[in-house]
Amino acid sequence: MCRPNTLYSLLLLLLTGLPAHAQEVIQPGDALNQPQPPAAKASGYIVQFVKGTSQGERAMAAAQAGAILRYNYASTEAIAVTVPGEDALNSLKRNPSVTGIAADYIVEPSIVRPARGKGFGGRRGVEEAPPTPSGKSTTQQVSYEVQRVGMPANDSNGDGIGIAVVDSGIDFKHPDLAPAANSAGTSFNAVAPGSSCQDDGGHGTHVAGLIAALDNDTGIIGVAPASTLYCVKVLDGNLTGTDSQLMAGLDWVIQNHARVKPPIRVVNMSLGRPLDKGETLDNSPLRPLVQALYKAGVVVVASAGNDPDVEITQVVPAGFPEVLAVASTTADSGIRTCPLIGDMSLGPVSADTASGYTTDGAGVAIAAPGEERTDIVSLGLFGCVGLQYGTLSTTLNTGGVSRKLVPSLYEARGTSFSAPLVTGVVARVMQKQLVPATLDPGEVEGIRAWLKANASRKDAAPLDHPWAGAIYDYTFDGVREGIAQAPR
Ligand SMILES: [Ca+2]
Ligand SMILES: [Ca+2]
Repeated sequence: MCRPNTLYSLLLLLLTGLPAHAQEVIQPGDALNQPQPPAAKASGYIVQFVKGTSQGERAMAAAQAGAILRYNYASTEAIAVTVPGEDALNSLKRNPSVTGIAADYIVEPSIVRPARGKGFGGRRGVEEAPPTPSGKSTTQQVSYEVQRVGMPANDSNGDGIGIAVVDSGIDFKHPDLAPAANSAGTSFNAVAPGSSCQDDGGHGTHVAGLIAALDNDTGIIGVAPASTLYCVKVLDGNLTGTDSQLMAGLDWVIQNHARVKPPIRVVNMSLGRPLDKGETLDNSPLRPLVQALYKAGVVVVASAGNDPDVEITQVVPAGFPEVLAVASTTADSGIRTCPLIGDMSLGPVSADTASGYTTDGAGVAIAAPGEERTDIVSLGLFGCVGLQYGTLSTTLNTGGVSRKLVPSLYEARGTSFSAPLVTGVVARVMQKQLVPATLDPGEVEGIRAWLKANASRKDAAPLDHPWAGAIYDYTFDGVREGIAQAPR
């Protein structure tokens, strides 16, 4: 996670009066912090049992130990509990059916949070429109991000493909989104089971629009506008979740993916957390659920994360080999009018440049834009600065689109927004049956191979960031996996 210094926070504060398109300002000397171990929910634990332990036996074990049962999963031999004290925890540890007890770690969306809890200001509603591609007559805005991975076409739009958006919910009132109904059976709130899946954090709505904003005369258009989104809420209104909530969301998908119409064949997770000390990809309680989806041929797309100091093998869920992990690039080229102190490159930031924040590493499946562009311009008393623009998508409670999650909240930049573009691409590969539908791991691996083989600028992109080493730490993994491309 990148945490700004004081000068940087001050700049953000002063920026409130700037036009809406003048977004995040980066100056030389903004050091990136070292990775930190994940936080955990107080008194929250995930208890794993030997294979074959029934839900009833697990509930009994919790009750006998004096632990409060929070989740009792159907797809994996585990429960999530709150323990009132050490005695309950020790009692569970002594239970011969218990194979492991893990802390209930906090998971967060993969959005770059410049100043935690502080907003940017800025004007409400619709922002300036990117140019409409020639020959296309529409009153919709067409984002650079969707253009870069490939505009949808009549027979390449995700039609018939169900996609679970495992996130903060979806804005069901948004006129540019048409997810499956916000009711039991076609949506699930893991944060408060039985409650509405309506988004109140904005992140899930922004992700949903990148995947499937409708092809109509308003807002934007998503990569797969005819696909069907299923809302699975695992992050609360503050965009915070836990492993146990994420597991509950994935559990719902496993139990329901084949039952709903159209079936859920892709899962988008624009979230994650670093592994804790002593925790491995193998012993993470999230793993059996991801493996169950993999076995069923459901493609799980995850954001690589926004910490360039770590490898994706140090984060979950992106590090799981069953997952398609997505790194971030710029969608479009910026302009440059002045020299930036500390940056010797003197050139603009080109399209397809590796985002300074992106996590990389062996195992990244593909890259896609997680930000629009960076302009390097002279800005009055701030001198020469980099202005970083987020992705354009549907915005909570506005009916419109912006580069922010909600009005007056932070810019939508991060691998959070790379993943949904790839999710839309996967839906179109499935729709066009470019990989045999086997409903087993072979299909997932076929799609992974298809994405790699059809990537744009493979072995060239992501390009090196011109600020690499000067402003950003940079951990190039040696693989230029290219930018995801949807079939036409
Ligand atoms: Ca639209
Ligand atoms: Ca790479």
